[in-house]
Amino acid sequence: MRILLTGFEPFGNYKENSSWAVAEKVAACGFEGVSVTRLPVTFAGVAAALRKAVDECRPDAIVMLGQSAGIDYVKLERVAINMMDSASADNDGYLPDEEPIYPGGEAALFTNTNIKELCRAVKEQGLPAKVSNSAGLYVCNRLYYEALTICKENRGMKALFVHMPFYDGQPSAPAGKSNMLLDDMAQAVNIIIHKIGQ
Ligand code: PCA
Repeated sequence: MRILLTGFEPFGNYKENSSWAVAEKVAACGFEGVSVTRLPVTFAGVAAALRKAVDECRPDAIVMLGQSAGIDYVKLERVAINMMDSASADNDGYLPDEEPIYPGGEAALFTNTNIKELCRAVKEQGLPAKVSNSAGLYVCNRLYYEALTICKENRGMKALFVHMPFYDGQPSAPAGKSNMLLDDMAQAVNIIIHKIGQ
């Protein structure tokens, strides 16, 4: 099983991105077949960056991580929506206003993984996890829509997006915001990448 694991560069007011911290931690485990790539937080660049990584890695599954402020569990995303809209600019300074990702494309794409089983497997290890029906309309959703489009082009390829809370002690996280231990988030991702092919 070859897995492409992605995390994001920092964005907005945050000097670190918990998704990249988790991806690095998982990379340090050295599992065979896992490639790790850091992606830009730009509407214009993220799709091409993902496609380049997919071409290089030829994965069986793409597992994407992103940071989400204010949650205290890992959030497995079921849906990507064909829309870009944001109240805060991306790292290019771009602010989309209700723009389709692909004009005329499907309104929504669903993960082709067994998301509920993956969520259950994480929770069985005592780690907090939930299935979510919206990844928002920012760059994470843009990336997820591309990944699920790539899956349609490549029979058998799977994709799942997982939002991560801030990590405990993350310097630029606003005081009082929910978080999780980095080790626990990495363990959750390890469970997902080991079960995603089943
Ligand atoms: N989170 C943002 C984009 C990059 C990231 O880590 C999002 O939820 O869309």
